[in-house]
Amino acid sequence: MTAARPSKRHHRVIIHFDYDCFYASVFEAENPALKSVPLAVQQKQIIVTCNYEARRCGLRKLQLINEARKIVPDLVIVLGEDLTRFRDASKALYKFLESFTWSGKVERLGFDEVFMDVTDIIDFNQSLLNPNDLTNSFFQLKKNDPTVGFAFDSTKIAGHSFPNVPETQPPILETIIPIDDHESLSTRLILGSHLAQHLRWSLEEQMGYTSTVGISTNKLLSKLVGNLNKPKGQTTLLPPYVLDKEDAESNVTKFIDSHDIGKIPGIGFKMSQKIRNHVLSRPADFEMGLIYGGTKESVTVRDVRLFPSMGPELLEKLLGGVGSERGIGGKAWGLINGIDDTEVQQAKKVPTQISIEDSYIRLETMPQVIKELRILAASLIKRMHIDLLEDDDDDDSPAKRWIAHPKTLRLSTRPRPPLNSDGTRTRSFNRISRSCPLPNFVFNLRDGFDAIVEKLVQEILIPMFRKLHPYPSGWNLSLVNVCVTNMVETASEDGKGGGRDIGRMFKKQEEVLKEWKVEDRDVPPDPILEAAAESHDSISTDPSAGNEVVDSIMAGSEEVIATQISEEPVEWEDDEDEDENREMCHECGATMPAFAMAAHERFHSLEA
Ligand code: DGT
Ligand code: MG
Repeated sequence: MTAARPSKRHHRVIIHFDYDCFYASVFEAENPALKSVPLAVQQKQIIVTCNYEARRCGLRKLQLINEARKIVPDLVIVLGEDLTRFRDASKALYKFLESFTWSGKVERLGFDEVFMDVTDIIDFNQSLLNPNDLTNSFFQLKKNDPTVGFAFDSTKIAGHSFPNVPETQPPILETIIPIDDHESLSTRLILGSHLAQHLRWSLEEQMGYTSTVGISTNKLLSKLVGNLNKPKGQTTLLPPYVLDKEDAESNVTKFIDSHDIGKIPGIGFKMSQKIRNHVLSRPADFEMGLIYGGTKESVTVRDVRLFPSMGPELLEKLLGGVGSERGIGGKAWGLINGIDDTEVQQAKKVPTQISIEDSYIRLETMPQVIKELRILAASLIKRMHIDLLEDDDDDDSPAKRWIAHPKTLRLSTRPRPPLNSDGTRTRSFNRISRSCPLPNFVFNLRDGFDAIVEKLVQEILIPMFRKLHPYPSGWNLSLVNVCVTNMVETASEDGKGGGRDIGRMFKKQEEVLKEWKVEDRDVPPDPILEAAAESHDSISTDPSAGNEVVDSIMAGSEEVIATQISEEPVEWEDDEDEDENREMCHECGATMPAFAMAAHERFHSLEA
């Protein structure tokens, strides 16, 4: 079978940013003296990242602290377990990039990656080009102000490209033979490369952060192509993207084919293992590596793409089944062919959820659990205050208002399975969870913070925990997570944020409240929500609906089975809650993705 032909798929221009050694850069921005020394950021017993000075000395990300100290004795190590500074820096950089967009399509992935859909800016600037004087072009950053922007040469790409275009070659527009709409596509990508360069330089000059950037026509390709020139670089994937002849290789195929199948975003660890097993006709071996526990086997995208009978149907057979995303075979086949139609999401003022968790070597007594629930609840409420409160502009007083009310509270745990008869333990990534309506006293800003935390722990979280784990002991938990979700945005005076859009609010109310009616009213109810509730009869008031349900069992990072709360499909997971699926090693305290633990434990057994 030949590759799917991605015609008409390349009308967008997407720029992907990945900040260089992000956590280390945040410390460097606070204290510029750190820029010139090898610097590492520590979490638990691991270096989560290090600056490029340290990388030049031979360090890499996710190394054990002891090992790193041996390699670089004068290494400066800073503690990075409190994520607040990274979160704040990430938001500031994101806001900065957002200010350049016209469509607002800017999406954060984790703390240190951002996608921007700049199609509209490129369309506009393409229409401004003067074909008779392309070398003296001007890029307009504001539609209505022809003076804001920068001069550039629209016959040349800015930064690097794939395939590489040597400096000595004639300007790029002359080297590309139009087959489909390539002339136009190459112009658009050239424009994209100059805009990307401008943004990258602005980010460095005005915010003090360097980044690595990729430019292409979808999220997948722009993210992958950026990796070619790290750090402080940018790479544009050049046309042709589509070819007339089926057997010929487009640059998309040429580029993506060499990647290991596990390196394709959207094809997670589990999926890539299943694909590898099929292509190799045997179980693919694990890497013995300390941290990542990746695969030992190199199975490239090309191996998969050209494998007999490979295509969406076979992939559906391999990857489909209970808990998998609908149409996963077609989606995976698209990704293997460089096709990714997912949109860059518009900037959201309100997060979809706020989730706090920690992992434990062993958590198995009620006093320990209560202590941890208190810590998690305090962090949760603190984060709700940061993310969901804003200054109330109507008032001269320093009053704050909630911009959104999460309606659901979820408590999840991950118990370790009991030992097998041979003394081994089956590895489990499964979480169990319970949800209930978030009580309104949490939004009370008059009562003291500590009192609210304590009330939440005693009245809600402990009873939920007991229902989740009815036996008094013996659960051996490796993780506890508390999360608020089902955000309902509150009315805002400027009419933005959907607050004045009563129709939308009804719809959202309906979605959110159909399972429960919230009875608890410790703070004055929001008048608009009240009005909506009173005048809309589809909101459930059925007492039999029950106030609390076991809602989900989450298996691994790729599958979410929800019976009551439907999770949005996570294609490009926002890993703000970045400890998800991480485990801590009993021997050395290192944390790592749960899938890596088996390989990591083997590492210790070899040491012994
Ligand atoms: P880069 O992009 O290679 O220049 O380096 P970084 O440090 O920006 O690395 P990246 O982009 O993979 O991750 C962004 C930040 O996220 C990084 O500064 C530290 C943190 N991070 C990365 N991987 C892990 C991990 O496995 N565990 C934890 N806890 N944090 C991680
Ligand atoms: Mg980075």
